[in-house]
Amino acid sequence: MMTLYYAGPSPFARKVLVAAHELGIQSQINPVVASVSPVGQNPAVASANPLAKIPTLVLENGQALFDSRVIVDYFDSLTDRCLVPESGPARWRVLTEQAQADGMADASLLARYESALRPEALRWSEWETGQMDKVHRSLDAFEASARSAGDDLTIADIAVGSALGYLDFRFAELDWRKDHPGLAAFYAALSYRPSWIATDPKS
Ligand SMILES: N[C@@H](CCC(=O)N[C@@H](CS)C(=O)NCC(=O)O)C(=O)O
Repeated sequence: MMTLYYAGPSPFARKVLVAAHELGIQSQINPVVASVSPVGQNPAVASANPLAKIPTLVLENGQALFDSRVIVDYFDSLTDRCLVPESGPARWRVLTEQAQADGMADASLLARYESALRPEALRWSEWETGQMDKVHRSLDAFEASARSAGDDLTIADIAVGSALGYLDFRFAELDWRKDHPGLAAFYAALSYRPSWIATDPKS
């Protein structure tokens, strides 16, 4: 059994958990909730991963795998179904979109740390605005491209969905659906998938 350190609200952890469900290997994973923070690190996670971040996967032989993209690649290697196209332009598009979606999640997470964690006297509002600008530009860019929430979904679709789910969870006031009807329709369709329901941080 593999051990996955994760937390329900983490968009990166959700991405790997959804990937595991979609690949049908979730029963091989023992998910262990780990609370992490850039200040005050989690000892169990830090002993497996010097970065002390989640998700971190520990294999049966004790080897630790991180970050989320490496974990997804590992899961992908365990089955015949591929969440990343094996070659050609589609491969590079999907990997770049995954990186963009992860970057959108990273930027919103950093903005959240700034407002929820950093002492008020040390805050820098331009920096927070700069992070949220990355989120807004990414939303606009993703709105312009078609996404699948069907059985052919890729890791890019899962990563975009995970980043949007995080915005719902932590930035509801942003109301990203208002100016992004295409993404809203994509997310609504994704929300019916068993992998999505099983990993909902609100349940
Ligand atoms: N690039 C990493 C990002 C992981 C990440 O930032 N995780 C957050 C939780 S959502 C974390 O562990 N934060 C604790 C910290 O920054 O020390 C990945 O894709 O796995």
